[in-house]
Amino acid sequence: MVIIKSGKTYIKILYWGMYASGKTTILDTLYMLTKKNGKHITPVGEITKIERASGSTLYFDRGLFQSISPKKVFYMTYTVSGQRSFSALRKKVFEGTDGIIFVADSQSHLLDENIEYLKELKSLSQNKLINKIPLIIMLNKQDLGNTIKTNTFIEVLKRERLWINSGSHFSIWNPKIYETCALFDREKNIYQSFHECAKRTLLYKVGRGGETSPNNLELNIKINNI
Ligand SMILES: Nc1nc2c(ncn2[C@@H]2O[C@H](COP(=O)(O)OP(=O)(O)O)[C@@H](O)[C@H]2O)c(=O)[nH]1
Ligand SMILES: [Mg+2]
Repeated sequence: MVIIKSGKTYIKILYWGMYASGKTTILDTLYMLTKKNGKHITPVGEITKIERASGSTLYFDRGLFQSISPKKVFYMTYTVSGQRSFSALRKKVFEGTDGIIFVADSQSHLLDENIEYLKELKSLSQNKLINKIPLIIMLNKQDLGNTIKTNTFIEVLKRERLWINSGSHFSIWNPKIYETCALFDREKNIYQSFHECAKRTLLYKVGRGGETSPNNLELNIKINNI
């Protein structure tokens, strides 16, 4: 739920996906990328991690990012724990989310498992995905061999009814799909995918009652600078 308080806007963005798809690594890389100059956002403080001794996420990770100019938008960014048995925890972390970034482990043999997590997300969000909550897809680990690509995932989204036909005005809100690598030294599309989600959450907010309209695209340029 976008919160506007004392002239500041607080937005919650959530990285969602199966165990070990790279969500924590993405948040770490995003943190390092935005610590450098030249981005629209900068991290505030450190990333909070609630993890097991093995380093896998136990509950969630959380990072706070602030828009640079003007300095009034704050993105509270979470990752969920992808462990199968933790779906109740995922549900809790999902509450109040304004934008979702679904992180798939793109290795071909994991496609079905990724889809299970997409289904779980869809069922939790009760038809709000795309209509009320923008959805961005990351096909992560593209540096590995034998990975699924954008076209394969578009077919998945169509089957799951998370895709609007190109004939409709609303198809501009179709999930944007990024082929990514989260490893810092081979990083690909980590900032871009976050930025697109952040931008869409603001565009959705300015739309009528959270409903999106193609007219909102006019605000794109303004919001790109946030
Ligand atoms: N090759 C490769 N490995 C990755 C990538 N992203 C994450 N990993 C590795 O995958 C493992 C799980 O990553 P992690 O971020 O903990 O996954 P999470 O469970 O989704 O938070 C770690 O060993 C990461 O280094 C990537 O883009 N490429
Ligand atoms: Mg994690």
